[in-house]
Amino acid sequence: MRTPDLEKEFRKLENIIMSGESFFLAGHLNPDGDTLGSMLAISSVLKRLGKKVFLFSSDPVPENLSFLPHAAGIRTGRPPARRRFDAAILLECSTPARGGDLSAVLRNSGKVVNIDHHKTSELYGDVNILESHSSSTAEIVYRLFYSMNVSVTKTEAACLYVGIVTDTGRFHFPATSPRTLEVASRLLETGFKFSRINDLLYATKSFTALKVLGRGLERLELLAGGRLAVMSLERSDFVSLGASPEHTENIINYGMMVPGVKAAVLFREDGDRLSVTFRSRGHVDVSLLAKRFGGGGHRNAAGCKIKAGMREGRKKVIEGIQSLI
Ligand SMILES: [Mn+2]
Repeated sequence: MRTPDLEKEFRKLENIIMSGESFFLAGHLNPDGDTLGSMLAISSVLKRLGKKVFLFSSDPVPENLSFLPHAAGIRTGRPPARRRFDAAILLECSTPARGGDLSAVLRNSGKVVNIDHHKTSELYGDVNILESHSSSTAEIVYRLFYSMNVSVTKTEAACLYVGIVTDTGRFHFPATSPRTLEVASRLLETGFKFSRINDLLYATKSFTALKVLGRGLERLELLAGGRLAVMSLERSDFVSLGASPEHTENIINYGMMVPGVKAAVLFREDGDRLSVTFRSRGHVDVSLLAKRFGGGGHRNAAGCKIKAGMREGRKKVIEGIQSLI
């Protein structure tokens, strides 16, 4: 993929921000800390510049991220079909469809801006701020603010920190670079409640989420001679535990803990589809497999939804992943 010149794209976005008045901001389906943190930080800066902002997410904000400052201001459900915006800024949507059905909004927006760090991202925006070497979108957004000479407030710093710390798995994944830590350090300097946020993110889990984790671990299987860890959660599991998909967040990482495991996959029945989450280590590129099934992501963390039942879907995906490991 041809990567657009970042500084040039920053300048283009800065012009759009300075000349526009109304902005639409949205992230991807099943929003995560990076999407939401980046979105809320940009929204706060835009508001400080006197702009009107419409914050949108097709899917609701997960319970564990509802503490994010101003998360309650994000509208969910159906996008506004008839409103006009000077610009629509999409965060972490490798294609507009990753954000849900945003076609009407994009048609009614003067400019479309795509900000992402997924290497599968397509160049659909008038401005494409793509940096696949960045740990997170929040890290790119910090650099955007820096290049615009905007200093971040405590609240904005907290939002960007959540984006970085969640996308790097607490500064653990290989995409964590010296620059990531430098940005995190700059954010900390603002004096936001760092320890409180880490507590909310990593030492707080609902009773239901703990029970789902237990069920997932009970179902954990090792395949491909111990190189592949598989977890499957069926509709009946969600019903019996009173759980929803958001309660499965991060449970796949437990599969990766087993020594010798090169990749892990979590299957979850979701209506008439099968939701598939991948994790891998090193050179095992699960994003290619996710893309083949209509999804996307990063080399070591990706996902897709396929139109298949558990048995059939599992078979196809496991066959695909076995050729990679
Ligand atoms: Mn991200």
